[in-house]
Amino acid sequence: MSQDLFQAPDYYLLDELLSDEHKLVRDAAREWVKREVSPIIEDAAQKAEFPTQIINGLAEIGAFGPYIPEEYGGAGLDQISYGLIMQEIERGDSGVRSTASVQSSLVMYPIWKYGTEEQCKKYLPKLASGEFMGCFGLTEPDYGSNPSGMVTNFKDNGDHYLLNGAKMWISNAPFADIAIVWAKNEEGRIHGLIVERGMEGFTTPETHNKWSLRASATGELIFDNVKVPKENLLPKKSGLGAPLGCLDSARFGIAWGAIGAAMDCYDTALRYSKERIQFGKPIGAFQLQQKKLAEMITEITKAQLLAWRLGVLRNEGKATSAQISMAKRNNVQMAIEIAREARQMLGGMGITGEYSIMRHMMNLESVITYEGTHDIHLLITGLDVTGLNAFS
Ligand code: TGC
Ligand code: FAD
Repeated sequence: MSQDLFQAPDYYLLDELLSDEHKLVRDAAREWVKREVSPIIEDAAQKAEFPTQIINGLAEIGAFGPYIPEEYGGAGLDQISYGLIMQEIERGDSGVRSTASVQSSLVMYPIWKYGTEEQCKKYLPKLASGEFMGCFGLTEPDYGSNPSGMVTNFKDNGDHYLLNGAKMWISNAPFADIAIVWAKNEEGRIHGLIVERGMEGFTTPETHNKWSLRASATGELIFDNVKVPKENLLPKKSGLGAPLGCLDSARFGIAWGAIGAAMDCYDTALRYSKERIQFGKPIGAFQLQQKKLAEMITEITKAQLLAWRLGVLRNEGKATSAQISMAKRNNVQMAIEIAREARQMLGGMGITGEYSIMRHMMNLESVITYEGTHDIHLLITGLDVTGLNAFS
């Protein structure tokens, strides 16, 4: 990839809404992405490899458990800081943000919220430092949008549980040290279990041939009579609301992350439009190109305001799941449309790895699908405003 010249757009002076701490955290993440992610990410994506060398750096910028209390190794930050970190990381690559999202909101969050004090002490500090990496198993081959139908199950077998079933499309699975696995007990109630690599009967085959999120490792989780110690059950919450509560936190991070990908595409297209000469003038001087840029910055600004307000509501404990769905859906759609327009603005150069746009565009096809598809989030909004359930 060419040199990273990124300059963040802030059309409505949103920096004025941020505290000094927010700006410090955001700027540290921004600098780290420029220094450590931009130079290597294109190569990692081309090779379809997760760049493990960035794990320590992610931990150092507070990307693993930004809002987890410091006593457990987290950064103890607020929700807006968390969002800003996700924005900056996804400015580099959605796959890298995925790794951080999963670690923070889908692994550390359930241990912190639903686990025992012993589980918190045992796992959270190691997850915060990157010594342990985690993954989250909800989706199954036959149950994606409707996870309540899951068939993965566990039975009481004396001094341990016996776990059977399979999960697929699991980010971080191929290298994760632990997995938070959602499975039904003998009464059909969903619970979370901490499954550790090395437990007999537990395997994590990698999913190959992805055209999207190539710098993120995806895999399956297979459980063949895995003996899970009883102390590995997360005891404080059960039912589908438990995994969905984790998704609220991750979807909030994605609503911010998508802005990062969009900002990178816009900034690249803006710079290119001033440099690329056709018909004797920069292409940015043509009205059709200006329309694209004007619409991009308008949509980015609207998405920034939505994310910021949602962050305030989350800090106050007032954000609803449906509000989070709206922001995830809107901001990812905004980002994917900007990526597509920006790619066109670069002409043939837009399809090469010299620029980040095509990689963002392909990554966003996963982002618009995982953590609830675009259509599922629309139905969540529909249910919220009408009170009528279109799912069943
Ligand atoms: P429904 O009957 O509506 O709800 C079941 C129970 O859950 C409660 N609930 C929530 N709780 C917390 N947060 C939310 N967002 C919640 N939404 C619902 C609800 O109140 C109820 O509680 P209770 O006590 O009454 O039992 O469930 P449903 O079966 O009709 O399904 C609803 C639906 C479709 C909205 C939901 O299942 C859904 O969101 N589907 C999408 C699935 C999804 O998002 N999967 C994500 C997998 S993980 C992933 O993609 C990680 S990618 C990570 C990365 O790489 O970044
Ligand atoms: P389906 O549920 O089969 O949906 C197919 C289509 O039908 C979609 O367009 C959907 O919107 C539509 N549809 C479904 N139901 C309805 C309805 N009621 N009304 C209208 N339309 C409907 N999962 C995890 O648990 N952990 C992870 O770490 C994880 N990481 C992922 C990483 C990647 C790269 C990808 C691609 C996925 C990941 N997922 C993960 C899985 C992801 O959450 C699911 O792919 C997603 O929830 C959709 O499920 P599905 O693929 O089975 O699609």
